[in-house]
Amino acid sequence: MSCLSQLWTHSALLRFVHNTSETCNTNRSDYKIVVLGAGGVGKSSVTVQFVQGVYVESYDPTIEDSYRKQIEVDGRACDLEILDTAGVAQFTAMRELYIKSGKGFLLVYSVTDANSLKELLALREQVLRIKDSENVPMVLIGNKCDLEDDRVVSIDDGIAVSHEWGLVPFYETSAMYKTNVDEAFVDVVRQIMRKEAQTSLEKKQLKEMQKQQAAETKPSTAAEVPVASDTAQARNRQQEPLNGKDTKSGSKCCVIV
Ligand SMILES: Nc1nc2c(ncn2[C@@H]2O[C@H](COP(=O)(O)OP(=O)(O)O)[C@@H](O)[C@H]2O)c(=O)[nH]1
Ligand SMILES: [Mg+2]
Repeated sequence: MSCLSQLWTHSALLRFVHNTSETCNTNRSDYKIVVLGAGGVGKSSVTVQFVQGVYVESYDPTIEDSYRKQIEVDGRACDLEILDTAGVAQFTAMRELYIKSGKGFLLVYSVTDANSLKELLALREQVLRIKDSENVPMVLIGNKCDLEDDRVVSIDDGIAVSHEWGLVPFYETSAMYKTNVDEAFVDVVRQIMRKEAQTSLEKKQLKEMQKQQAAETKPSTAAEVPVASDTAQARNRQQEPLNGKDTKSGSKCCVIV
């Protein structure tokens, strides 16, 4: 990698890692999306097609760049920040940093390269480990689906991996023809939205529970103290929503061409 492209890569990464929603328009939500996958699968082509609406025939494989795009999803304005990774070194400190910063992930393989699908298994494991969660907004992408004659990975192979991963949404895309490109990005944005809504609901419930517990433990007059069975019932009632909650983010779908 040349010094210039190394410098470019680092500034893109730093921009991605350090930009926070506080630096953006507060009416908008900030979505950091990371595009991961082996070299040559079409990460840059898919990203540039989504952001700029053009197909780039050849793109410097060593350049890691970040892009901003504003879109509206379900009536909500979203500021997307997309990091197109170069996949040079698999386990670098930088990789760890941007996976930590990313809220959603596009895991891309090429339908013309079976190894590129295998490589995604380790990448996904790494994402789950770094995020310390099984519930990470993510889509699986089989790119270059226009190259039917060179295909070595079938749609069924992609679906099988999606099932193995707990029904992670799966799209076969063509960056060349813009097939399913927007759909894949919008899907990951929706997953981020659902996850954030779930998190803020849980925070609200926890706050209310703490408020109620504080009110309960406050010294009170004898007349206000509930009988023992009432207290236990009240405590059970408060704990119910959290105990019974589903921590997974909404329904998942599997979409293919
Ligand atoms: N036919 C076809 N070629 C593609 C597609 N996407 C990318 N390519 C080509 O595959 C090569 C690698 O693409 P690139 O985006 O640089 O891959 P990256 O290393 O993953 O970023 C380039 O020559 C692209 O033109 C696609 O959907 N269809
Ligand atoms: Mg690239």
